[in-house]
Amino acid sequence: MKPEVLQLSPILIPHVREQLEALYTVHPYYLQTDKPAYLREVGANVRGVVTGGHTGITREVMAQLPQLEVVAVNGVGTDAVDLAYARDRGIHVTATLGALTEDVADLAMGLLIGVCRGLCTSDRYVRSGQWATTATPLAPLPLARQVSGLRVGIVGMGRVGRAVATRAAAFGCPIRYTDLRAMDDVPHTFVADLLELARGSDALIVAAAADKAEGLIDAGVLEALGAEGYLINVARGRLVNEPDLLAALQAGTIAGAGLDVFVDEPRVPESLFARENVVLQPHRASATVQTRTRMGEMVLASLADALAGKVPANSVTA
Ligand code: 8YV
Repeated sequence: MKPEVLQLSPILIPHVREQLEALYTVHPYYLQTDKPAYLREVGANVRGVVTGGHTGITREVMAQLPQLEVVAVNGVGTDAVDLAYARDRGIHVTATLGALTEDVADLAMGLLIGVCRGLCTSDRYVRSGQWATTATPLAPLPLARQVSGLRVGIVGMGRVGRAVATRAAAFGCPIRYTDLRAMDDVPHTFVADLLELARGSDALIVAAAADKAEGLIDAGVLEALGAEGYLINVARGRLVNEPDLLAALQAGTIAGAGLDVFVDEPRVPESLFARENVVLQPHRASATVQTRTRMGEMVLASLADALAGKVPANSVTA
């Protein structure tokens, strides 16, 4: 009999999906309308879970899976999984460590360029036919902000933060960062105080893990970033105090924002929709064929190892 796996979020790569279904009896929890009833129906024999970084799995759901041995996160963030509870029960939690670093850093730079150079606004200007019909071409479009040379402040100098730094350095940007501590192997200036980092940055790029840092970017940090400053978030929505961000954009306390993540996805505050000084993405930073393929293959390897009694290579609970 094939081991049973509960799937909490979709896998978009066909060969990974096919492999998953060939090896396991897959229960598509994420497609169910009555999830509690479904869990009562199939939970007893589930040995593995596949979920996304943002979706994770609650302690309550794990508690209804008495045979659970592994939660394979198809993502790098494990902040939505109760790791202490998983450890207590001897459940492996795995993540796709290192698989999505480059894509997330690429998108951070994309958002920075997008918002500073008004790419989406200009795209809408061309598509709507306005460029061809406006008497004075380009007149309605304000001049943009130069990206090269921006003073970049990185919040969280992990894998993604470092990859962002490499890219920003290639744009001639002076780089400083904050984290829990200074890193010996990073050539950039460490700034312990986030407010000080914000004060000396033209762009603050959030790339931190979200386990313990809810609301880190609040009204005070945004004020320190200032009216010429841009906020980019490719980590987790709740690292930013969203009401404070909306208020800052409304008041012009900051110049703009590029956001891939939000507090209550997929619900995005509607007041952002009409703003030309924000660029919005539907949590897409790792969504390339190449990266999702690598991630899917790591998920398959984690399931196979754990269900064969081995410690998976990318376990964060071992
Ligand atoms: C993934 C994420 O795209 O890695 C993470 O933690 O949130 C995202 O980058 C997501 O997990 C896909 O399921």
